[in-house]
Amino acid sequence: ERSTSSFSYSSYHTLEEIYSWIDNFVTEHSDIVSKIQIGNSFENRSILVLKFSTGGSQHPAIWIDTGIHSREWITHATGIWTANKIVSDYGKDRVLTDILKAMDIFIELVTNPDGFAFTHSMNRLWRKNKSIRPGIFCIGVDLNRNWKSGFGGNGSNSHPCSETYHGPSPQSEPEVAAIVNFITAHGNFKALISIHSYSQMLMYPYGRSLEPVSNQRELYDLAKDAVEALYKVHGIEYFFGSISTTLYVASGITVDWAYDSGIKYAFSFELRDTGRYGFLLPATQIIPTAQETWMALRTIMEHTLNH
Ligand code: ING
Ligand code: ZN
Repeated sequence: ERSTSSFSYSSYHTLEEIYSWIDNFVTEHSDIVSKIQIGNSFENRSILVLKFSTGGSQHPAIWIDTGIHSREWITHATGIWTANKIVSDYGKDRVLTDILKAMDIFIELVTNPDGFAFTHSMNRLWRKNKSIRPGIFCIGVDLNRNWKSGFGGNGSNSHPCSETYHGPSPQSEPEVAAIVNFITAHGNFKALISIHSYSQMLMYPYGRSLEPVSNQRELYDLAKDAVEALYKVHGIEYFFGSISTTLYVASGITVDWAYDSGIKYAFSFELRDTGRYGFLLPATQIIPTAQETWMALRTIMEHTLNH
């Protein structure tokens, strides 16, 4: 395809289609969007980030990632719709315009490109990345257990065949190391939002223990506001709270690393649904899911701007 006007936001797409959409999107909106390659995957695919910026240098920044678990297709689709929403609403929506005048937004749409390609070619329910190591006969590391914070702790698995295998060492996986290096080098991220599916939850650290974070009350109140804004769109209910108390204990996860690195607005979504379709959410639900998620994201970003 030569332009984004023929792209269907209400369908699921392959990696090639998404990467081609990214190129068209960046070309069409070069005034506010650019593409940054932050690394390469284990199988050497490009790891790409969209940067939304109205200028300035080292603006405080917001990070959003989708698709760290490759089978969670609604998350990539929601990320693409969201990217398009940002360029459509900039200059029209007062809140978003204020956010983008002061802060940059970074979106990594396909955080696990090798796994995502594999969900199209071989195994629709593949979760991990595709790394292989000598003497280890199972494939892949759970990229949401490979982060430094609490690495190897409860709710992660040392067996390479486990779906929650944490890998040989923190940030052993290039897909995780690329983000750590990028965010650390940037040095001014204020919020990080990592998007998963499914279960309809909005959660904040910690995952690794039941210990409350220092701004737990603020994150609780913000999650409540975000979930209320989400509910108003299509009447979908979300649970919210810390990861360990709302879902289960999980160690070595993205948002714990973000929080421990000083990013005090760290959230993880579990998008639709609650299990009827699970990871195989019908494409007819992409746009409603993205619309409601947007109102929650906007609430979190607005709070980040004002604090
Ligand atoms: N579930 C998440 C998992 O990685 C989760 C739950 C989300 C844990 C966010 C920690 C942080 O186990 C899915 N669906 O991936
Ligand atoms: Zn997930």
